[in-house]
This record gives sequence, C-alpha cells and structure tokens, in this order.
Amino acid sequence: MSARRARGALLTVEGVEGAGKTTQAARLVEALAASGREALLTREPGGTALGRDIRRMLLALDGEVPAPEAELLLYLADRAQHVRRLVGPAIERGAIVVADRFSDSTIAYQAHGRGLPLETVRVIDDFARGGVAPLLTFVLDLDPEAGLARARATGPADRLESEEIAFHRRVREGFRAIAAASPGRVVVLDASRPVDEIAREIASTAMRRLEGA
Ligand code: Z5A
Repeated sequence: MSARRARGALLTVEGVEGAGKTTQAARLVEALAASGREALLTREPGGTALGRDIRRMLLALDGEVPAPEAELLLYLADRAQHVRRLVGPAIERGAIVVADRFSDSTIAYQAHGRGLPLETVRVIDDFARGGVAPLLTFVLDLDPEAGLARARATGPADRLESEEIAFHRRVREGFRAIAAASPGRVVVLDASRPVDEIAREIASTAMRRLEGA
C-alpha cells in the first residue's frame, strides 16, 4: 500500500495596506519549510505572469481609472488564473500555499470599500476561485493611517494607496465583518505589535490547524 499523501492547503494573510502581510506571509513560509513541509509563497494580484500584467494595470497611477465593476473583474481575472495555474495544482500535490491577499480582499475592498453589491461580488468570486478556499486566514488589523504611513515609508503611493482615508476605514471594517462572520476560519491579530511576536503566533496557530486538518 502507498504511503498516505500529505494534504495541501491554502493559508491567507489579509489586512489593510502596510499591516505587515508581506512580512508575515514570508515568515510563515519560512516556519512551514523549517517544519519540513513544502510551502509556497504567492500573492494577489500578481501570482502568475498574466497576473503581473493585471497588477500593473490595477495599481498604475497614470492611464484611465477603471470603473469599480471593471476593477472587480480584473482582480477576479487575476484570481481565476492564479487558482488554476498555481494555487490549485500546488495544493493538489500536497503543498501548503501561503497567499498574501485572496478573496477576503475582494470582499473588503470592492464590496465594503467601493460599495459594490456584496452578494454579486461573492457569486463572481466563487466562480473565479472554482472551489479553492483558505483553510485558515490571518487578518492583520491596524489603524489604516498607521498602515499607510508604513507603506509610504517604503516607496511612492500606488493608485489604491492614494484613495481617501474613509475608503481605507471601510476596508478595515470590511475585514472585521468577515472575521466576525467566519470565526472558525479567520484569526484577527493586532498588527501594531512587534513583527516577531505576530510571526510566532501565526506560525503556532497554522501548525496546530494543519495538524488537525
Ligand atoms: N486589492 C483589491 O482591491 N482587491 C483584491 O481582490 C485584491 C487586492 C487581491 C495591492 O495589494 C492592492 O490591491 C491593495 C488592495 C488591492 N491596495 N492597496 N494599496 P498589495 O498587497 O500589493 O498592497 P499593499 O497592501 O499596499 O501591500 P504593502 O504596502 O506591501 O503592505 P503589507 O504587505 O501589509 O506590509 P509589509 O510590506 O509587510 O510592510 C510594510 C512596512 O511596514 C515595511 O517597511 C515593514 O518592514 C513594516 N512592518 C511590517 N510589520 C510591521 C510591524 N509589526 N511593526 C512595524 N513595522 C512593520
């Protein structure tokens, strides 16, 4: 009889700009790899070659501003490609995929932030993800002004970062609403704490959940 195949899974890291998602997603992949698992770091938008082209279109400050509906569909085109070309096949072979943003960002930004109808966003996102869903999600919760200050210290603002602060506050509330509705999947962490402290908590929570999966 063949040995039991390792189960793959998707773990996601979410939150407002500058909350530390990229930092924490990378730390989680390091911790998973150190524990002997195949761990893959990816992000949205831009986890595939097509996705990187879409990312440039979405975040450029010059050129035509996309209508909210067009913006939604571009994020979901990126997701559809990402799930089918990278995330799905990696999970299938038993890898743990850590994504810096996924569907919760679409709900928070396009539904709560932009005001597109929540149910419509959910339905099209379901189609784009094709059944792939996170086992566990970490929402890094931070005052958007603090997050934007961190992000601005690293380079010039992109199109989304240049939105008014009220938009970023709605996005934060959106993430909180998602967490309140899915307490079994979503863990909210205070992102104003030191990087190492947050990384330890994320790694231990992820290991426990993966062992129980
Ligand atoms: N978007 C959307 O609207 N709909 C969607 O469906 C999806 C995305 C998928 C691009 O995302 C944009 O797309 C994003 C949402 C939208 N809007 N914007 N803007 P992105 O993830 O590429 O962009 P971002 O959120 O702006 O990423 P970021 O600025 O790189 O932030 P981050 O990844 O959360 O943070 P970081 O790079 O890890 O850290 C930023 C700085 O803070 C850096 O100097 C760190 O060293 C520092 N840092 C990190 N953690 C800490 C702590 N704990 N203390 C102090 N300093 C820290």
